[in-house]
Amino acid sequence: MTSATFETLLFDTNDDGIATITINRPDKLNALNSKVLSELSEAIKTAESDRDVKAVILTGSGEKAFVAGADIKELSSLNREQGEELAARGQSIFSAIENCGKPVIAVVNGYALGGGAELAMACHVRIATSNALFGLPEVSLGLIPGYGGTQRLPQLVGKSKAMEMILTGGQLKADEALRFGLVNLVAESGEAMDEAHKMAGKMVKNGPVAISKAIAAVNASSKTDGFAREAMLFGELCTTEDFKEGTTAFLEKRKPSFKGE
Ligand code: CO8
Repeated sequence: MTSATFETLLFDTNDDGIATITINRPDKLNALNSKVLSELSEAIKTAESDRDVKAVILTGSGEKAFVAGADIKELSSLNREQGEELAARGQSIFSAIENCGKPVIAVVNGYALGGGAELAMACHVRIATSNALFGLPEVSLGLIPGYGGTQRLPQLVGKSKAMEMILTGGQLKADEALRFGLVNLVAESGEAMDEAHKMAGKMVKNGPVAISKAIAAVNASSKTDGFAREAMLFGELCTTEDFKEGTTAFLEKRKPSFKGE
């Protein structure tokens, strides 16, 4: 059984072939820095290539957050090329999750903001704890979602609700997320992992080849070419004063004052 070692992730596989990947930066609410992204990419490859792994559960460490977004400290110094490049890199890692031939279930145990919501949306199924909060607050930082959120959110909740969420940067509670189809199930904190194992258990009883083809077929229903445009626009925003102000204000723990420049 695989039990790979990472700096920012925990990776364990149980006897039923269900691997659990836990993003483990609880002091930063599991924010996605470059190290987490690389290790996540590695962990998914490991799970996909290990014949003993039949399904993956992805969650965040601690009680408070699944993932509170991309690491704003790293974002704050990006120029246009770096912004576009990082968005494209994150998109490709999240696409690898979406296209993984084994079911990937997100257990969203608290904040799923920005890149965290985008990561949850790249998974095949989402189980939320009752305290989970979903949101794409990027516009409050002078940015837009850059890890596929502008593409996947409308597919999951419809264009109208997606526009509202992305343009207000507001948050959805777990029960609202369930109502809008953003999550499959809501469970109490102590029960969400059990629910995920139960669901994964039903999936892994089925033919592995059929499971992988089913994932590919369902994914084919929502192919869009909007991802490149999202990454390009994200890069453009990295050149703006509003982006500098938004990210600096977060790091200085104050409200931003946007000038529209
Ligand atoms: N990045 C970096 N650090 C973070 C992040 C983050 N996204 N979120 C939280 N932290 C840190 C805080 O700075 C704090 O660190 P420290 O103790 O050193 O000051 C620690 O985690 C705990 O956070 P708080 O003290 O803020 O905890 P609160 O309970 O008061 O607040 C919140 C919780 C409301 C979740 C708050 O932390 C928050 O608003 N976080 C930011 C949420 C956000 O804006 N997320 C979106 C980020 S942008 C993004 O995800 C873009 C994705 C696309 C990228 C595309 C290409 C690059």
